[in-house]
Amino acid sequence: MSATRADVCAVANADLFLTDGEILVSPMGTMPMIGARLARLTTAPDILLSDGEAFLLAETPPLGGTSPIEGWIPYRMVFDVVAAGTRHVIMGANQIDRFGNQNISCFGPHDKPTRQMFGVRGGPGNTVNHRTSYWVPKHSSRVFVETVDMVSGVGYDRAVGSAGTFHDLHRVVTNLAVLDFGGPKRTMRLVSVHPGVEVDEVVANTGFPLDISDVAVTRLPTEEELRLLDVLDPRGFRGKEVPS
Ligand code: F8G
Repeated sequence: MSATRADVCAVANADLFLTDGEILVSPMGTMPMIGARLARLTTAPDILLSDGEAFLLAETPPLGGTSPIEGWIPYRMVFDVVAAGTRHVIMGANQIDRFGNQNISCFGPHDKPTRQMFGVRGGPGNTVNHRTSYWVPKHSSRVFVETVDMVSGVGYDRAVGSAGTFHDLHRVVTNLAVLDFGGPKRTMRLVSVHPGVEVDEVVANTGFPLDISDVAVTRLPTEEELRLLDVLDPRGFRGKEVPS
């Protein structure tokens, strides 16, 4: 079977959890959820997955499927897990800058936003308490901006002093590439481009300079991963989010 771009993105999301071990993961969105479930069936079998409501899953069902329950984690308990730091969340980003400051809150001037989004939600608490990664389905300079309009998730330039103790922005996965914050002064660095993507395409779609000193190619899924992706996502939602 040959891999689509969506398959590569799902595996890149799965690889976010490689070193996590037995912690709760909170994949926000379709592709991160597919990646987390693939990881649990392959490279990260110890990660804990919830149903996104209040139950920990004993097994790893396909999207929309059910699983025996392993535990109960009501909304209020999520905050205990956030504070304990035993969690890795994959959030989205309407905007993200070179230091990883994320905006899912609003656009335009604070006193009169041109567009209201979700508000800061769990952005601040997540990013100052535990590992946080981002999934961006449409890599563009409208998302990768010089300066965000509002800080929801905290970036490396702001996470200083005690706010930096547990701050850990791990990776940004997009439909074009995998990035981290290994550039100068913890700025964003291009780690790998997906097969078929040129470095220039990523640079042209990023609104700030990227560290492109050492760029690899994102790995392809194995045959077993391709098989599991069709089991986990039988209706091909990944291909709707990232069309080939
Ligand atoms: C723009 C721009 C721009 C977009 N400039 N305009 C316009 C100007 C665009 C569109 C419109 C929409 C722990 C925890 C929590 C909890 C816990 C605690 C979290 C309790 C749960 C509840 C809580 C955070 C989880 C996410 C966000 C997931 C996504 C979305 C998206 C895109 C945000 C990326 N630059 N850009 N516009 N939440 N969502 O023209 O106008 O704006 O634009 O962890 O909550 O409180 O804490 O959303 O946006 O991670 O990822 O996908 O709607 O698709 O359509 O691009 O065109 O429609 O007119 P979207 P988009 P128009 S954790």
